[in-house]
Amino acid sequence: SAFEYAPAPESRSVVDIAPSYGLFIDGEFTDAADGKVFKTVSPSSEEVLSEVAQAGAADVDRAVKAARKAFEKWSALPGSERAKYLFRIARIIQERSRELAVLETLDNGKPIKETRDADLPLVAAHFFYYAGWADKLDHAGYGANPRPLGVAGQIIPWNFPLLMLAWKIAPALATGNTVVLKPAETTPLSALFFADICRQAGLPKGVVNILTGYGDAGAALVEHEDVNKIAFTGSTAVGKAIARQIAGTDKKVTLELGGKGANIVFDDAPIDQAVEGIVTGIFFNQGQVCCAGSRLLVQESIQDELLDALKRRLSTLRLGDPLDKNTDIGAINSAEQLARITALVETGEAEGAERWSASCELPSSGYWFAPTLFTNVTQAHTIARDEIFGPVLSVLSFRTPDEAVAKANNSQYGLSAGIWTEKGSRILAVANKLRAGVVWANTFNKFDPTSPFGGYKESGFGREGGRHGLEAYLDVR
Ligand code: TXE
Repeated sequence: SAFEYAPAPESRSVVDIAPSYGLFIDGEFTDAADGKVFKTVSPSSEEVLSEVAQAGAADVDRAVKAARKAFEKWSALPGSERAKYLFRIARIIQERSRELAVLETLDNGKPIKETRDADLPLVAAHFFYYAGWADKLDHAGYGANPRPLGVAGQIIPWNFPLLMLAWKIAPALATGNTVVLKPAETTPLSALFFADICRQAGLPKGVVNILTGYGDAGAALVEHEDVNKIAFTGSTAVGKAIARQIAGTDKKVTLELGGKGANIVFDDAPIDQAVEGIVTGIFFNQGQVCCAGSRLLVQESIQDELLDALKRRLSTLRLGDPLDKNTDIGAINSAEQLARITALVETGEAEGAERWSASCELPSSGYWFAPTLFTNVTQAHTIARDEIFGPVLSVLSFRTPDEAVAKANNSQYGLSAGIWTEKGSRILAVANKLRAGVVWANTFNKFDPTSPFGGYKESGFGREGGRHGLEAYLDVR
């Protein structure tokens, strides 16, 4: 099927990484106006992969102008014509998925098993899904003649570089907007390969522009007066700064920020299945997932049994070379992120929680953290409240469903939650009381382009994915 095609990649040689890359503006790769460059390294080896141009305010201005010019023609195309480009992009992504999966694994550090079986199929699926919407917008209940917003400034993080790009670019293009996207500074490469795919697909110049660079380039994009919409995924601190920057302007905004998801396991849950779901919930992508199930809430009567099974399972996870098809746990994305995780784990120990880590040998170069869980955690502990964004699980217990709901909701965040129980009525009752944008039942970290995704509280606002993801790029009349 269109969504499942992904041949097995394993070799670095399938991807040809150039020693340097420019910014992608108006259909051409070009140097930054001030000639600045920065290096991107592979987090699993610390090897320099390439040197890329570092965008500044002048480049942001150039890219926004190109996007504005392209907007006139792009937005005037019939939806069926825009759809053709999106379908073409989706197919090229499938054809090049082996190369892209290896590239993403090299630049990000995540296991090839994930880029091959999760990231890349989902990236293609998002382009297919939104391609299908492009010619149906007039008939989808958005009123007569729904209009695109204009130029969208999109800022994405490093944890799912290509997937976050797809979440943002596919709905923007389907609705007739043009795009200036800034990937994260530690993972610039897959967005630049995507720029090449846009060229391959014959996408008109200026419809997609890619600016590699740091937070200052992101801030310049947010500030630019000819940008009509900002879509941001990243830290809550930067999300708040963007909201402040935008206040008082006519820009539209969606923010997808941090989380501290509760994974709630009731005493009637199938233990083996729940253990797999807990592992996927917090160790997928080394826990560097905004909707990770980073708090395990387990019903007291099964706590010992569940923790024994969980520790046994964690001891079987393989940490190491992300390009090895058998690797479960890859590298942490950067030295900075590793330092953040380490500091929070030390805080957890200092505050009296009990640490258990899987015993595994960590490679001598690169950034690594062994799968870890904390017991004796109370809600007052920092590790029960702050997003760690690493392979670290905080375990709390509860006695009644009401207590589980109260503890799950006791968070500044409200992005995701999971419920494990055989009782369908309990799933509905608990899910309705959870203040979380995404609630999984008897599974975790499952994604689908048809489902809206986004958070309550400090996890941000607006929704991406599904038809809600379109509304974020439309003026509905
Ligand atoms: O995020 P930043 P960082 C959380 C996670 C992690 C922490 C810090 O807890 O430990 O954030 O990660 C760009 N104006 N998440 O420092 O800085 C930046 O260049 C505009 C959760 O990497 O928010 C990058 O492209 N843009 C999250 C993007 O913002 C700015 C995913 C994200 O970087 C900017 C990532 C500014 N002032 C981290 N400053 C999630 N929701 O999944 C930086 N950027």
